[in-house]
Amino acid sequence: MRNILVTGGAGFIGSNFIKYVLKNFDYNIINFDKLTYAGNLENLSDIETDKRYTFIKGDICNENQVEECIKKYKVDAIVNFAAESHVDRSILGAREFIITNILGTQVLLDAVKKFSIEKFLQVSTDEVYGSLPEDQKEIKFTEKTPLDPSSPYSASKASADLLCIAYFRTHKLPVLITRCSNNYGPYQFPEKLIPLMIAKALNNEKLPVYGDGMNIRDWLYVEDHCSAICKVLEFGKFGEIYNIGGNNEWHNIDIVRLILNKLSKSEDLILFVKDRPGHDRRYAIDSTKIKNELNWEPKHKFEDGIDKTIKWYIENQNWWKKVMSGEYLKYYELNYSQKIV
Ligand code: NAD
Ligand code: TDX
Repeated sequence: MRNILVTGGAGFIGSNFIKYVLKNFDYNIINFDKLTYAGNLENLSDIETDKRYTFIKGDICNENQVEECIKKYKVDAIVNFAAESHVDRSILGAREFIITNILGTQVLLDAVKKFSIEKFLQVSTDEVYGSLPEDQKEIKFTEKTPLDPSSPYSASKASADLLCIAYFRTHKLPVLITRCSNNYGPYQFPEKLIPLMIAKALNNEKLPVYGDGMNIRDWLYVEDHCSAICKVLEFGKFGEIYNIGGNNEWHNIDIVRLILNKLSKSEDLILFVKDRPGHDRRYAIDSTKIKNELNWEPKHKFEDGIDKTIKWYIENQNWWKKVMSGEYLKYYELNYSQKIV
C-alpha cells in the first residue's frame, strides 16, 4: 500500500487525517474532494507543498472523475470521508445526503471492484445505531448493536454501511468499516456543537442549546479518530466493523457551560431553543473490539483536547469568521429561526 486516495480530505476529519498520515507514515496521499461548503483547502495550507500530497477537485458520485483519478495516481487504497455530515442540514433537506452518502459510496465500491483496489475503508458513524437509554449507563453501542438510524443523515450513512457489507459478501471486496463517536478539534466547521458554541461565545452572541440540553454525546479528539483509522487500515480484517470512541460521555449543557467558563463568559448567553426533531438522547461507544484486536487507545484526555481546541479557535478567528459567512448565514437563519421559542 503506497498511494492512498482520501475522499473528503478538505473537510474537518479528512484534513486532520491527511496531516496525521503525512507526519507518521510514508504514504502518498491523493485528496479527492468536491469542495462543498464544508471543504476548505485552507485546512491543508501547511502541507500543500509536501511532495507526497496531491489535491484533485472531484465528486465521488462522478464515475469518470473517480476512475480517472484512480488510474492516474495508481491508487492502492481508499479512505472514504466524503459525505454530507450535518444532521440539521439533513432535516432541512435530505437529497444531497442520499446522493453523496449512498450513491457516492456505491460509485467508489464499483471502482474498488473494477481496479482491484487493495483496501477500502468506509468512515462511518455511531449515529447509525440510533439512541441509547440515558438511565442504563452500562449499555453502549457494540458492533453487534442493530442499525436504527433516526435522521436522514444517519439513515444515509447506515445505507452506505449496508452497501459496503453487501459488496464484501457478494464481490469479496476488501472492505473495512469504522464507526466513531462525536469528534472535536481544530478545523471543525462551526455548524457543529463545540466550534459553534466557542464562536458564539467569542462573539458574545447567544448559544442555542436544543431542548433541555441533557442529550449525551461521547466526545473524541479528532487525532485519536485518525490514529484509529490508521490502525484499521493497516491491521483490520476485511468485512469487519470497528467502533471507535472516547469513553467520554457529556451532557450538551455541561459542554456549553464548560466552554463559557473557560472563556470567562456569562452563562446568561445560553439560550434554550426548540429541540432538533428526532434528536437522539444518548450515544456511547464500546471500543473493546478495536482495543483488544488492534491495540488502539485514545491518547488525548478530554481536559487537554478541549483546551487545545478552544485555543485553536481563539488563534484562528479569521478561519472561522470566513466560513461563517455567505451560504452559512442563510443556513443559520433557516435552521435557527424555526427554533427560537
Ligand atoms: P465535513 O462535513 O467537515 O467534511 C466533508 C468533506 O467531504 C468536505 O470536504 C466536502 O467538500 C467533501 N464532500 C462532500 N460531498 C462530496 C462529494 N460528493 N465528493 C467529494 N467530496 C465531497 O465532515 P467531517 O465531520 O470531517 O466527517 C467526515 C466523515 O466522518 C463523514 O463521512 C462523517 O459521516 C464521518 N464522521 C464524522 C464524525 C464527526 O463527529 N464529525 C463522527 C463520526 C463519523
Ligand atoms: O446549535 C446546536 N445546539 C445543540 O444543542 C447544535 C448544532 C447542536 N446541539 C446538540 C445536538 C446534539 O445533541 O449538540 C449535540 C451535538 O450536535 P452536532 O454537533 O450537530 O453533532 P451530532 O448531531 O451528535 O453528530 C455528529 O456526530 C456524529 C456529527 O455531526 C456527525 O457527522 C457524526 O456522524
